[in-house]
Amino acid sequence: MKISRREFVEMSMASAAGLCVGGYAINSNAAEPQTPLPEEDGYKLWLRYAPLGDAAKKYHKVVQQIRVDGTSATSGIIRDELRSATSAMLGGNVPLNEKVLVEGTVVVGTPGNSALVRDLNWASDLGVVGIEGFIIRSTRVGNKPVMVIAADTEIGALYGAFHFLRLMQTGQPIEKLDITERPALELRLMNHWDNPNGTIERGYAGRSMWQWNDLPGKLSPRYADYARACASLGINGAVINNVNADAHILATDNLRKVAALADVWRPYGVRMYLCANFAAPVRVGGLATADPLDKGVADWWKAKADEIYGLIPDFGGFLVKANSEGQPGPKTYGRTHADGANVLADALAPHKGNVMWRAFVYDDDIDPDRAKRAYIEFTKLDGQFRPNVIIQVKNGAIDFQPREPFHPLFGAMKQTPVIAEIQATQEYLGQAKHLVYLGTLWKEFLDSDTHAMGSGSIVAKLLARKIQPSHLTGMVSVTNPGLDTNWCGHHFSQSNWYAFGRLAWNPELSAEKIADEWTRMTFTNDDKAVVVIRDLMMGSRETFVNYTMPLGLHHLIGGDHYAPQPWNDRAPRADWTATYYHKAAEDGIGFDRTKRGDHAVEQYFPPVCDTFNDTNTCPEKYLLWFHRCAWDYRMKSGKTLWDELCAKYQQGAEQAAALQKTWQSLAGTIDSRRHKEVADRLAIQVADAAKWRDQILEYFGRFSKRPVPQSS
Ligand code: BDP
Repeated sequence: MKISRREFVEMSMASAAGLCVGGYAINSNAAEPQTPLPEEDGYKLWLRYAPLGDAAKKYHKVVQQIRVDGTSATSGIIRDELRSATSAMLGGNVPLNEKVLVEGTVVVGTPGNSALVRDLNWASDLGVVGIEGFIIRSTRVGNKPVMVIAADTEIGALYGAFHFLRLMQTGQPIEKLDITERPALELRLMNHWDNPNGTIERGYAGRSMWQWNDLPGKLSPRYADYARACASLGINGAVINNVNADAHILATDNLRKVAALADVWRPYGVRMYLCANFAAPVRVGGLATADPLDKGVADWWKAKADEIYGLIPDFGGFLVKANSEGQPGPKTYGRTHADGANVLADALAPHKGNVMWRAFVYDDDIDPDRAKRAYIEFTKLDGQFRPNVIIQVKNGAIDFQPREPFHPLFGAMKQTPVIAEIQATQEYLGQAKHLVYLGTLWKEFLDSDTHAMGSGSIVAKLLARKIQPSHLTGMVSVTNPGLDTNWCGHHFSQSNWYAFGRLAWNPELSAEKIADEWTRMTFTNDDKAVVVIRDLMMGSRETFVNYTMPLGLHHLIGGDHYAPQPWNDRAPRADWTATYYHKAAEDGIGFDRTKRGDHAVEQYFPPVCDTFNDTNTCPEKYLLWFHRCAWDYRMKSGKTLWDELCAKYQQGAEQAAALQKTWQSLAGTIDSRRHKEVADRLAIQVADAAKWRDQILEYFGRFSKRPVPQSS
């Protein structure tokens, strides 16, 4: 079968949208023999630097030799990366030469380490890019055309080098460049939920990468590989331990281990952060209390901070989960979250460290609705936090559901910096067994208009202090690499690490562009295949929502957060069940959070609260999040709610099957090992999607008392 490019694109779009279940073959012409691609295991992530073949020709003139000024470890990393990457992509050895400048030299430097960069007199331009940004510019030195990657700092230069390589990896022109980049957000952090015993809370890619028994003496090569991958995206820090923190991470012996890791990461610009257990003064320090207003406690935290900075001079700070899900916190002592955060902030302030205090709290004495609790607690405390306290808020008010409206705390804290916490680990989204690209989920969140300061107050702009002043900005990701060879369990789960990094650098990038880049760097630059893969990624999250929790349904799971369990009505807390959220009964389904219900909509700024409040204006994707509707409620499609629900589940299961077929068609375009490993997981996904559809519809059918329409 031969198909035209146009047909190909149309078919792939239809397939990704779930319209075409048939699938088609890219490499179906048996007459054309194919050389099998070398097998890959995924370890190289998006930094494979695959040979560019004929496409390399356009780069040769610009990349004749590499010159990286500077003698630091970071300069060495830039030099190695540029040389090995360009040599691999272009074929042959691209020489290093720091002495003779020829036409086609790629020069990297800062005004501090390079006379050449100083002489360019770009000081005012470099002033604009800040301490982490960079300029990539085609220019002339003497009369030689050269490419200069310049930054104010060596870390900025490292980011610039990776950006330049990305252009080549993704087939972009590089002859005439004039690029100025600076990250929109300051804190771009990985949040690992790793435990000292090597397990990872909600981790699906093997055990923890941190080898506590071997540290500090023996350093796994993976530590530097990890930091390099982070640096390639501009990720500038990592919290290495679980938010349900073992207090003993702060014991001196462990801090030495942490310091050894921090030393490996430093030249890559990845700063070390730790989760602190609020009861550490008792559990590690042997004090009788951890009351934040106790002088002995404050002194203990100060001494601990001094000790940490003695070992790790650029330590970033603490992340704290307090009074949440059984964790200790200031409320244990009758104090507020502000009291708790401030005692740590005071200890870190002399060293310029920050406290990231999580807003993931849901004490049931605050309000019967879990979705309302964090907003109620934290808005009351606005203005009471020290300047180096940041409130870390999950994208939605419940917990990383396949779809949630944005958390009402975004825009609501006027005097306290708020950073966003998103989750690359697919805890509720198929857990590295299902192919789900989260770029689209995060863009939906980042593009949400909070109306905090009028129309256009989208989350991305709030985070980047484009709308409200804020002295600290950031976005963090509960993240997914473990010890699996391919880092993230599912080859496609790597795209979520990648997408997080790219969005933290620039939340205004499109999910599609990110998917395109990642595909080219990770799999292939074959345009046809790229379109297919990119489109299947773009549709994958909606597909997942359709077969698990469409129309605003949420938390239809049990403790594993994976399989359907809408009947789950027994758990240590009511808000850990499924029935608490869907409330299905004969008269209908959904959680009434309207002004007639529990008033949760009122936590949103007008007109968002009114939009969500009214079934006529509430987006149907959030319908059952905010409304309780009868089974025969009329949807915009004209169908009853029950029929629409059935249609969504059926569509989702079909879309999963289509995804599998589309992937099959890529055999030969992707190396056989990675192709098979993805195919194996897709088989699980397709079976799971059918199970979700069947079990959910059977269960809700008991209440709706209506048949499942045959073809919806
Ligand atoms: C939930 C997880 C739980 C985490 C918690 C958190 O199920 O394991 O400890 O979030 O964010 O998503 O603290």
